[in-house]
Amino acid sequence: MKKKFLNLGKQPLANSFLPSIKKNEFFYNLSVSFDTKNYLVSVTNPVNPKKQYTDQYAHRASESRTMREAFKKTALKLKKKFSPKLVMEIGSNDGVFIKNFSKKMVIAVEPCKNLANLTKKHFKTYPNFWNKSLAKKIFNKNKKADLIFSANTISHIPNIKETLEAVELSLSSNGVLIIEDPSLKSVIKTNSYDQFYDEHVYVFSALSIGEITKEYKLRLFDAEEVENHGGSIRYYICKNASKYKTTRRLKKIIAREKKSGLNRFETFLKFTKRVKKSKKDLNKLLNKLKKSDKKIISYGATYKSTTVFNYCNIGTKYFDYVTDTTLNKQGKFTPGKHIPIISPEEGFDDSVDYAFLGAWNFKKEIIKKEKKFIKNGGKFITHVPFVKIIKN
Ligand code: DWN
Repeated sequence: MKKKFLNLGKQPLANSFLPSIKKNEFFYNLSVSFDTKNYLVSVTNPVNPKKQYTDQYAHRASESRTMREAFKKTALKLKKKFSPKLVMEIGSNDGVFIKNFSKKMVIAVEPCKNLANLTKKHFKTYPNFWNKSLAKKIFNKNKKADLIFSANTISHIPNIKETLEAVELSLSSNGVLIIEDPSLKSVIKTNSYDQFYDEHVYVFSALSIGEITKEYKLRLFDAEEVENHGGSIRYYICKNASKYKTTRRLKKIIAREKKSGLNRFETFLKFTKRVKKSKKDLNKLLNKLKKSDKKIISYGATYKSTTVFNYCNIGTKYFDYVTDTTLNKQGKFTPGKHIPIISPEEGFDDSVDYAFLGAWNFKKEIIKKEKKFIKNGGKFITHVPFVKIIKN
Protein backbone atom coordinates (compact mmCIF):
# COMPACT_ATOMS: atom_id res chain seq x y z
CA MET A 1 0.00 0.00 0.00
CA LYS A 2 1.29 3.45 -1.00
CA LYS A 3 1.29 6.02 1.82
CA LYS A 4 2.06 9.70 1.20
CA PHE A 5 4.55 11.32 3.57
CA LEU A 6 5.89 14.49 1.95
CA ASN A 7 4.27 17.34 0.06
CA LEU A 8 6.73 19.65 -1.71
CA GLY A 9 3.96 21.74 -3.27
CA LYS A 10 3.55 23.07 -6.77
CA GLN A 11 6.73 22.53 -8.77
CA PRO A 12 7.83 23.26 -12.33
CA LEU A 13 9.82 20.67 -14.32
CA ALA A 14 13.36 20.73 -12.92
CA ASN A 15 14.79 20.83 -16.45
CA SER A 16 12.65 23.74 -17.67
CA PHE A 17 15.31 26.47 -17.73
CA LEU A 18 13.54 29.33 -19.46
CA PRO A 19 15.02 31.45 -22.30
CA SER A 20 12.57 34.19 -21.24
CA ILE A 21 10.08 34.50 -18.41
CA LYS A 22 6.78 33.06 -19.59
CA LYS A 23 3.41 33.17 -17.92
CA ASN A 24 2.01 29.74 -18.73
CA GLU A 25 4.75 27.61 -17.18
CA PHE A 26 3.82 23.99 -16.44
CA PHE A 27 3.49 23.10 -12.74
CA TYR A 28 2.53 19.82 -11.07
CA ASN A 29 2.03 18.80 -7.47
CA LEU A 30 5.13 17.09 -6.04
CA SER A 31 4.34 14.65 -3.28
CA VAL A 32 6.28 11.57 -2.23
CA SER A 33 4.97 8.17 -1.04
CA PHE A 34 6.27 5.00 0.61
CA ASP A 35 5.03 1.58 -0.46
CA THR A 36 4.67 -0.58 2.65
CA LYS A 37 4.76 -3.76 0.54
CA ASN A 38 8.00 -3.36 -1.43
CA TYR A 39 9.60 -0.40 0.47
CA LEU A 40 9.69 1.68 -2.69
CA VAL A 41 9.77 5.47 -2.24
CA SER A 42 8.37 7.31 -5.25
CA VAL A 43 6.84 10.52 -6.56
CA THR A 44 3.11 9.94 -6.08
CA ASN A 45 1.99 11.19 -9.51
CA PRO A 46 4.85 11.05 -12.03
CA VAL A 47 4.97 13.44 -14.98
CA ASN A 48 4.81 12.06 -18.53
CA PRO A 49 8.47 11.36 -19.62
CA LYS A 50 7.71 12.81 -23.09
CA LYS A 51 7.39 16.23 -21.40
CA GLN A 52 10.73 15.81 -19.65
CA TYR A 53 13.23 14.16 -22.01
CA THR A 54 13.10 16.43 -25.00
CA ASP A 55 15.70 17.80 -27.42
CA GLN A 56 16.25 20.67 -24.95
CA TYR A 57 17.65 18.56 -22.11
CA ALA A 58 20.01 20.75 -20.08
CA HIS A 59 22.12 18.51 -17.84
CA ARG A 60 25.59 17.49 -19.05
CA ALA A 61 27.07 14.75 -16.89
CA SER A 62 30.60 15.74 -17.97
CA GLU A 63 30.31 19.19 -16.37
CA SER A 64 32.03 18.20 -13.10
CA ARG A 65 35.53 16.83 -12.74
CA THR A 66 34.26 14.60 -9.89
CA MET A 67 31.82 12.77 -12.19
CA ARG A 68 34.25 12.53 -15.15
CA GLU A 69 36.73 10.81 -12.87
CA ALA A 70 34.08 8.67 -11.14
CA PHE A 71 32.69 7.33 -14.45
CA LYS A 72 36.18 6.57 -15.76
CA LYS A 73 37.03 4.66 -12.60
CA THR A 74 33.73 2.76 -12.71
CA ALA A 75 34.16 1.79 -16.37
CA LEU A 76 37.68 0.43 -15.74
CA LYS A 77 36.50 -1.48 -12.68
CA LEU A 78 33.53 -3.07 -14.48
CA LYS A 79 35.65 -4.06 -17.50
CA LYS A 80 38.11 -5.79 -15.19
CA LYS A 81 35.46 -7.47 -13.04
CA PHE A 82 33.10 -8.77 -15.77
CA SER A 83 35.18 -8.77 -19.02
CA PRO A 84 32.08 -7.94 -21.07
CA LYS A 85 32.04 -8.37 -24.85
CA LEU A 86 28.96 -6.24 -25.37
CA VAL A 87 27.99 -3.31 -23.14
CA MET A 88 24.92 -1.10 -23.29
CA GLU A 89 24.24 2.08 -21.37
CA ILE A 90 20.67 3.23 -20.74
CA GLY A 91 20.66 7.04 -20.46
CA SER A 92 24.10 7.78 -21.89
CA ASN A 93 23.77 11.60 -21.56
CA ASP A 94 26.83 13.25 -23.18
CA GLY A 95 28.84 10.00 -23.31
CA VAL A 96 30.81 10.51 -20.10
CA PHE A 97 30.68 6.76 -19.29
CA ILE A 98 30.70 5.10 -22.72
CA LYS A 99 33.72 7.05 -23.92
CA ASN A 100 35.78 4.76 -21.68
CA PHE A 101 34.91 1.77 -23.91
CA SER A 102 35.94 0.92 -27.42
CA LYS A 103 33.45 1.86 -30.11
CA LYS A 104 32.94 -1.78 -31.16
CA MET A 105 31.76 -3.03 -27.78
CA VAL A 106 29.29 -0.38 -26.60
CA ILE A 107 25.74 0.68 -27.43
CA ALA A 108 24.16 3.89 -26.14
CA VAL A 109 20.47 4.52 -25.50
CA GLU A 110 19.50 8.15 -24.94
CA PRO A 111 16.01 9.57 -25.58
CA CYS A 112 17.04 13.26 -25.46
CA LYS A 113 17.92 13.94 -29.09
CA ASN A 114 20.32 16.82 -28.33
CA LEU A 115 22.34 14.46 -26.12
CA ALA A 116 22.11 11.47 -28.48
CA ASN A 117 23.53 13.75 -31.19
CA LEU A 118 26.64 14.27 -29.06
CA THR A 119 27.54 10.56 -29.03
CA LYS A 120 26.17 9.24 -32.34
CA LYS A 121 29.25 10.19 -34.38
CA HIS A 122 31.49 7.91 -32.34
CA PHE A 123 29.19 5.31 -30.79
CA LYS A 124 26.17 3.34 -31.91
CA THR A 125 23.44 5.46 -30.30
CA TYR A 126 19.68 4.84 -30.21
CA PRO A 127 17.83 8.16 -29.66
CA ASN A 128 14.93 6.36 -28.01
CA PHE A 129 13.24 5.62 -24.71
CA TRP A 130 14.26 2.29 -23.21
CA ASN A 131 11.45 -0.28 -23.55
CA LYS A 132 10.73 -3.81 -24.81
CA SER A 133 10.29 -2.81 -28.42
CA LEU A 134 13.73 -1.14 -28.44
CA ALA A 135 15.25 -4.16 -26.67
CA LYS A 136 13.83 -6.43 -29.40
CA LYS A 137 15.21 -4.11 -32.10
CA ILE A 138 18.75 -4.14 -30.65
CA PHE A 139 19.06 -7.72 -29.38
CA ASN A 140 18.11 -11.19 -30.59
CA LYS A 141 18.75 -14.85 -29.73
CA ASN A 142 22.38 -14.58 -30.78
CA LYS A 143 23.11 -11.06 -29.65
CA LYS A 144 22.77 -10.23 -25.95
CA ALA A 145 24.36 -7.72 -23.58
CA ASP A 146 26.91 -8.94 -21.03
CA LEU A 147 26.71 -5.70 -19.12
CA ILE A 148 23.95 -3.11 -18.99
CA PHE A 149 24.93 0.03 -17.12
CA SER A 150 22.61 2.82 -16.12
CA ALA A 151 23.50 5.68 -13.79
CA ASN A 152 20.85 8.13 -12.64
CA THR A 153 18.35 6.88 -15.21
CA ILE A 154 16.38 3.83 -14.02
CA SER A 155 15.14 5.99 -11.11
CA HIS A 156 13.78 8.39 -13.76
CA ILE A 157 11.53 5.91 -15.61
CA PRO A 158 8.01 5.57 -14.15
CA ASN A 159 7.27 2.21 -15.85
CA ILE A 160 9.61 -0.04 -13.90
CA LYS A 161 7.85 -3.19 -15.13
CA GLU A 162 8.56 -2.42 -18.80
CA THR A 163 12.12 -1.30 -17.93
CA LEU A 164 13.08 -4.50 -16.14
CA GLU A 165 11.27 -6.82 -18.56
CA ALA A 166 13.22 -5.17 -21.39
CA VAL A 167 16.46 -5.71 -19.44
CA GLU A 168 15.61 -9.38 -18.86
CA LEU A 169 15.10 -9.83 -22.63
CA SER A 170 18.46 -8.22 -23.40
CA LEU A 171 20.90 -9.80 -20.93
CA SER A 172 23.05 -12.82 -21.72
CA SER A 173 22.60 -15.76 -19.30
CA ASN A 174 25.34 -14.51 -16.96
CA GLY A 175 24.94 -10.87 -17.98
CA VAL A 176 24.72 -8.18 -15.31
CA LEU A 177 22.59 -5.06 -14.98
CA ILE A 178 24.35 -2.36 -12.96
CA ILE A 179 22.35 0.60 -11.86
CA GLU A 180 23.51 3.54 -9.79
CA ASP A 181 21.16 6.04 -8.20
CA PRO A 182 21.00 8.28 -5.11
CA SER A 183 20.57 6.22 -1.99
CA LEU A 184 17.46 6.57 0.13
CA LYS A 185 19.53 6.10 3.29
CA SER A 186 21.70 9.12 2.38
CA VAL A 187 18.69 11.23 1.45
CA ILE A 188 17.03 10.53 4.80
CA LYS A 189 20.24 10.86 6.78
CA THR A 190 21.38 14.14 5.17
CA ASN A 191 17.88 15.61 4.84
CA SER A 192 18.50 16.16 1.12
CA TYR A 193 14.82 16.45 0.21
CA ASP A 194 15.89 18.16 -3.01
CA GLN A 195 16.70 14.73 -4.42
CA PHE A 196 12.92 14.62 -4.98
CA TYR A 197 11.80 16.30 -8.20
CA ASP A 198 9.86 15.28 -11.29
CA GLU A 199 12.72 13.24 -12.81
CA HIS A 200 13.56 11.37 -9.62
CA VAL A 201 10.43 9.25 -9.74
CA TYR A 202 12.11 6.73 -7.42
CA VAL A 203 14.71 7.03 -4.71
CA PHE A 204 15.83 3.43 -4.34
CA SER A 205 17.21 1.38 -1.48
CA ALA A 206 18.73 -2.10 -1.62
CA LEU A 207 15.58 -3.20 0.21
CA SER A 208 13.26 -1.93 -2.54
CA ILE A 209 15.46 -3.00 -5.47
CA GLY A 210 15.67 -6.49 -3.94
CA GLU A 211 11.88 -6.71 -3.80
CA ILE A 212 11.12 -5.24 -7.23
CA THR A 213 13.65 -7.23 -9.25
CA LYS A 214 12.15 -10.47 -7.91
CA GLU A 215 8.96 -9.72 -9.82
CA TYR A 216 10.76 -9.74 -13.19
CA LYS A 217 12.89 -12.91 -13.16
CA LEU A 218 15.86 -10.88 -11.94
CA ARG A 219 17.88 -11.02 -8.74
CA LEU A 220 19.87 -8.42 -6.78
CA PHE A 221 23.11 -10.17 -5.82
CA ASP A 222 25.45 -7.35 -4.80
CA ALA A 223 25.45 -3.66 -3.94
CA GLU A 224 28.05 -1.05 -3.23
CA GLU A 225 27.75 2.30 -1.50
CA VAL A 226 29.46 5.08 -3.46
CA GLU A 227 29.98 8.80 -2.75
CA ASN A 228 28.52 10.08 -6.04
CA HIS A 229 25.79 12.73 -5.83
CA GLY A 230 25.83 12.93 -2.05
CA GLY A 231 25.65 9.15 -1.54
CA SER A 232 24.48 6.63 -4.10
CA ILE A 233 24.20 2.85 -4.34
CA ARG A 234 25.48 0.79 -7.23
CA TYR A 235 23.24 -2.29 -7.56
CA TYR A 236 24.37 -5.50 -9.28
CA ILE A 237 21.47 -7.48 -10.72
CA CYS A 238 21.47 -10.75 -12.67
CA LYS A 239 19.00 -13.21 -14.14
CA ASN A 240 17.41 -15.64 -11.68
CA ALA A 241 19.35 -18.66 -12.95
CA SER A 242 22.69 -16.86 -13.26
CA LYS A 243 25.93 -17.98 -11.56
CA TYR A 244 26.20 -15.06 -9.12
CA LYS A 245 25.76 -15.58 -5.38
CA THR A 246 24.46 -13.02 -2.91
CA THR A 247 27.41 -11.12 -1.42
CA ARG A 248 28.12 -10.31 2.22
CA ARG A 249 28.35 -6.62 1.46
CA LEU A 250 24.77 -6.66 0.09
CA LYS A 251 23.54 -8.38 3.25
CA LYS A 252 25.33 -5.73 5.34
CA ILE A 253 23.82 -2.86 3.33
CA ILE A 254 20.33 -4.32 3.77
CA ALA A 255 20.92 -4.77 7.50
CA ARG A 256 22.03 -1.12 7.81
CA GLU A 257 18.98 0.04 5.84
CA LYS A 258 16.69 -1.84 8.20
CA LYS A 259 18.52 -0.32 11.16
CA SER A 260 17.93 3.13 9.63
CA GLY A 261 14.21 2.31 9.42
CA LEU A 262 13.90 2.33 5.63
CA ASN A 263 11.27 -0.41 5.96
CA ARG A 264 9.08 1.65 8.33
CA PHE A 265 6.68 4.46 7.48
CA GLU A 266 7.42 6.35 10.75
CA THR A 267 10.98 7.02 9.51
CA PHE A 268 9.56 9.05 6.64
CA LEU A 269 7.15 10.99 8.85
CA LYS A 270 10.11 12.08 10.99
CA PHE A 271 11.99 13.04 7.82
CA THR A 272 9.08 15.27 6.79
CA LYS A 273 9.32 17.16 10.08
CA ARG A 274 13.02 17.81 9.44
CA VAL A 275 12.27 18.98 5.88
CA LYS A 276 9.74 21.53 7.17
CA LYS A 277 12.31 22.80 9.68
CA SER A 278 14.92 23.10 6.90
CA LYS A 279 12.54 25.33 4.91
CA LYS A 280 11.99 27.62 7.92
CA ASP A 281 15.69 27.79 8.76
CA LEU A 282 16.74 28.61 5.21
CA ASN A 283 14.22 31.43 4.93
CA LYS A 284 15.30 32.77 8.30
CA LEU A 285 19.00 32.75 7.40
CA LEU A 286 18.55 34.34 3.97
CA ASN A 287 16.25 36.96 5.42
CA LYS A 288 18.78 37.87 8.09
CA LEU A 289 21.63 38.16 5.57
CA LYS A 290 19.56 40.23 3.18
CA LYS A 291 18.55 42.61 5.96
CA SER A 292 22.21 43.28 6.61
CA ASP A 293 22.61 44.10 2.91
CA LYS A 294 24.64 41.08 1.89
CA LYS A 295 24.87 39.98 -1.73
CA ILE A 296 23.74 36.37 -2.03
CA ILE A 297 23.90 34.19 -5.14
CA SER A 298 23.35 30.50 -5.78
CA TYR A 299 26.18 28.28 -7.05
CA GLY A 300 25.18 25.62 -9.62
CA ALA A 301 21.81 25.74 -11.41
CA THR A 302 21.00 22.20 -10.35
CA TYR A 303 17.73 20.37 -10.89
CA LYS A 304 17.80 19.78 -7.15
CA SER A 305 17.71 23.51 -6.42
CA THR A 306 14.46 23.77 -8.40
CA THR A 307 12.88 21.81 -5.55
CA VAL A 308 14.54 23.99 -2.88
CA PHE A 309 13.66 27.33 -4.50
CA ASN A 310 10.04 26.40 -5.19
CA TYR A 311 9.35 24.53 -1.95
CA CYS A 312 10.97 27.25 0.19
CA ASN A 313 9.46 29.97 -1.99
CA ILE A 314 12.79 31.75 -2.45
CA GLY A 315 13.84 33.62 -5.58
CA THR A 316 15.16 36.99 -6.67
CA LYS A 317 14.14 38.53 -3.34
CA TYR A 318 17.25 36.82 -1.94
CA PHE A 319 19.41 35.69 -4.86
CA ASP A 320 20.86 38.16 -7.36
CA TYR A 321 21.55 35.32 -9.78
CA VAL A 322 22.73 31.72 -10.11
CA THR A 323 26.09 30.83 -11.64
CA ASP A 324 26.59 27.67 -13.68
CA THR A 325 29.34 26.39 -15.94
CA THR A 326 26.91 24.70 -18.38
CA LEU A 327 26.74 26.83 -21.53
CA ASN A 328 23.14 25.98 -22.41
CA LYS A 329 21.86 27.03 -18.95
CA GLN A 330 23.58 30.44 -19.08
CA GLY A 331 21.40 33.37 -20.16
CA LYS A 332 18.27 31.49 -19.00
CA PHE A 333 16.05 31.67 -15.91
CA THR A 334 15.53 29.02 -13.25
CA PRO A 335 12.27 27.03 -13.42
CA GLY A 336 9.41 28.52 -11.41
CA LYS A 337 11.33 31.20 -9.51
CA HIS A 338 12.94 32.82 -12.56
CA ILE A 339 16.36 33.65 -11.13
CA PRO A 340 18.77 34.64 -13.93
CA ILE A 341 21.59 32.17 -14.65
CA ILE A 342 24.99 33.50 -15.65
CA SER A 343 28.49 32.10 -16.08
CA PRO A 344 30.86 31.97 -13.06
CA GLU A 345 33.27 34.19 -15.02
CA GLU A 346 30.62 36.88 -15.16
CA GLY A 347 29.14 36.51 -11.69
CA PHE A 348 31.39 34.76 -9.22
CA ASP A 349 33.56 37.64 -8.05
CA ASP A 350 34.50 39.71 -5.00
CA SER A 351 31.11 41.43 -4.90
CA VAL A 352 29.50 38.18 -3.70
CA ASP A 353 29.21 37.78 0.08
CA TYR A 354 27.37 34.45 0.25
CA ALA A 355 26.88 31.62 -2.24
CA PHE A 356 24.16 29.03 -1.64
CA LEU A 357 25.49 25.63 -2.71
CA GLY A 358 22.87 24.41 -5.18
CA ALA A 359 25.48 21.83 -6.21
CA TRP A 360 26.13 20.72 -2.61
CA ASN A 361 26.96 17.24 -3.91
CA PHE A 362 30.18 18.74 -5.34
CA LYS A 363 31.07 20.61 -2.15
CA LYS A 364 34.62 19.20 -2.01
CA GLU A 365 35.36 20.03 -5.65
CA ILE A 366 33.87 23.53 -5.38
CA ILE A 367 35.55 24.52 -2.12
CA LYS A 368 38.88 23.37 -3.54
CA LYS A 369 38.29 25.37 -6.72
CA GLU A 370 37.02 28.54 -5.02
CA LYS A 371 39.86 29.14 -2.57
CA LYS A 372 40.20 32.77 -3.67
CA PHE A 373 36.52 33.51 -2.91
CA ILE A 374 36.91 32.05 0.57
CA LYS A 375 40.21 33.85 1.18
CA ASN A 376 38.56 37.14 0.28
CA GLY A 377 35.90 36.59 2.94
CA GLY A 378 33.21 34.92 0.78
CA LYS A 379 31.14 32.20 2.43
CA PHE A 380 29.11 29.24 1.23
CA ILE A 381 25.65 28.37 2.59
CA THR A 382 24.23 24.86 2.51
CA HIS A 383 21.02 23.15 3.59
CA VAL A 384 22.60 19.66 3.68
CA PRO A 385 22.49 18.04 6.24
CA PHE A 386 21.04 21.18 7.90
CA VAL A 387 20.97 24.87 7.08
CA LYS A 388 24.27 26.53 7.90
CA ILE A 389 27.02 28.87 6.76
CA ILE A 390 29.99 26.64 5.98
CA LYS A 391 32.95 27.41 8.25
CA ASN A 392 36.16 27.47 6.25
O1 DWN B 1 19.80 12.58 -11.93
C1 DWN B 1 20.19 13.65 -12.35
C2 DWN B 1 21.49 14.18 -11.91
C3 DWN B 1 22.55 13.14 -11.83
O2 DWN B 1 21.92 15.24 -12.74
C4 DWN B 1 19.40 14.42 -13.34
N1 DWN B 1 18.02 14.15 -13.26
C5 DWN B 1 19.75 15.85 -13.57
C6 DWN B 1 21.00 16.32 -12.89
O3 DWN B 1 20.63 16.86 -11.63
P1 DWN B 1 21.37 18.10 -10.98
O4 DWN B 1 21.25 19.27 -11.84
O5 DWN B 1 20.86 18.24 -9.60
O6 DWN B 1 22.87 17.54 -11.04
P2 DWN B 1 24.28 18.06 -10.61
O7 DWN B 1 25.24 17.14 -11.25
O8 DWN B 1 24.35 18.23 -9.16
O9 DWN B 1 24.43 19.51 -11.28
C7 DWN B 1 25.52 20.29 -10.99
C8 DWN B 1 25.36 21.61 -11.72
O10 DWN B 1 26.28 22.54 -11.18
C9 DWN B 1 25.66 21.50 -13.21
O11 DWN B 1 24.79 22.33 -13.94
C10 DWN B 1 27.08 22.02 -13.32
C11 DWN B 1 27.15 23.02 -12.21
N2 DWN B 1 28.48 23.19 -11.64
C12 DWN B 1 29.06 24.45 -11.62
O12 DWN B 1 28.47 25.42 -12.11
N3 DWN B 1 30.31 24.57 -11.10
C13 DWN B 1 29.11 22.11 -11.09
C14 DWN B 1 30.35 22.23 -10.55
C15 DWN B 1 31.07 21.06 -9.94
C16 DWN B 1 30.99 23.53 -10.57
O13 DWN B 1 32.13 23.70 -10.09
